Amino acid sequence: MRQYLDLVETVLSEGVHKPNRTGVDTVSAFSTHYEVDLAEGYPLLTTKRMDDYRWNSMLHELCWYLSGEEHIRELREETGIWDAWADDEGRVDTAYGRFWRRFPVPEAEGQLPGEAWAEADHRWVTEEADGRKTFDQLQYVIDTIEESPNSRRLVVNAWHPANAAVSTLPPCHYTFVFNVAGGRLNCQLTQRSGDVALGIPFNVAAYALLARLIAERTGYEPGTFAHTVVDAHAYCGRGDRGEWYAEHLPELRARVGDVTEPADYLAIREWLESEAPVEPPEDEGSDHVPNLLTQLSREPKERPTLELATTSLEELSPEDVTLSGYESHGPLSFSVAE
Ligand code: THF
Repeated sequence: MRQYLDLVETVLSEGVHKPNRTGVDTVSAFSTHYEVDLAEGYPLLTTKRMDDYRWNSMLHELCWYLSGEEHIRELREETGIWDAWADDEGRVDTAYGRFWRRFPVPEAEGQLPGEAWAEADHRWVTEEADGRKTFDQLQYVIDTIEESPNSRRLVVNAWHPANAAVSTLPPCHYTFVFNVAGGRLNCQLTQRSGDVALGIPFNVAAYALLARLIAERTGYEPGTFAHTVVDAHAYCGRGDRGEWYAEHLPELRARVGDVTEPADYLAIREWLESEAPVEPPEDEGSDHVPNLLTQLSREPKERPTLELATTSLEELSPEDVTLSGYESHGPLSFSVAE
């Protein structure tokens, strides 16, 4: 997928140095956007290997979102990618699925400004075991696509201000909107913060799969997947290593901007590996830039295809998803900044 490489290139050629809460600094670009036509195949990255345990992690992560659960007790049996943000009981206050499927509904009459909630359509509202009422945004979107495909209100929102204000990790990909046009189902995802090396490849894979699922379910051809990332960043290391980027970013940007052929990216990698302070063993892999340069030097391969054995949100499990024709370059590992 060429668009991903363009995104990485934008971050490294236009980004600025930004320290942040994780202690691992970033090179960050503001408001990046790209689009992928899902009719041309499934946009799983091919410039690093993704069909191994990463694929399993991504599928289980998506099924966890769809489940609406606020704990990762089943997910953590399969993958450690959410462990850092969960407590011992497996609870996470990053509420993707919970808000997709069970967004809190105001308790008392009159709490929704200007709306006659009492007369509204309540078919997406459930009363939970503890009496709280919740709203299933995904089912609302599916039903509305079927009933009024020209709707411009096909929004799913995972951002709840009161949750975001206290959460250890408020949702990164916090809203997505479907749109039916010319017999195709498009999907636009907006993300406030995106880790280009680790998170974004998972996010593209998961939302492209979700868009495909909703398209098949509602009888439309899959259309465009559009992705806006407000703060798109490459983690570049802690301490001295991070500081080195603060000083040498103009040079890195210029070198990336001057590239004329893919192999030039490897020369930039060599330059930075010889100049930048060595990462201490405990920080190994926290600088994502070298491996991102390696990815930029690789030519993307043909897109694979996907088959789904079910279009039921409730039944979908990782075994229902078959990836075919996937070929990739070798694996690259990055470590996750917490
Ligand atoms: N925090 C940071 N710094 N980056 C992120 O991508 C990220 N997420 C989620 C929450 N906080 C984040 C968690 N999602 C991996 C992938 C997705 C994650 C977290 C970690 C990861 O380590 N991927 C490895 C494979 C690991 C595995 O499958 O076991 C990889 O090589 O891709 C973004 O949503």
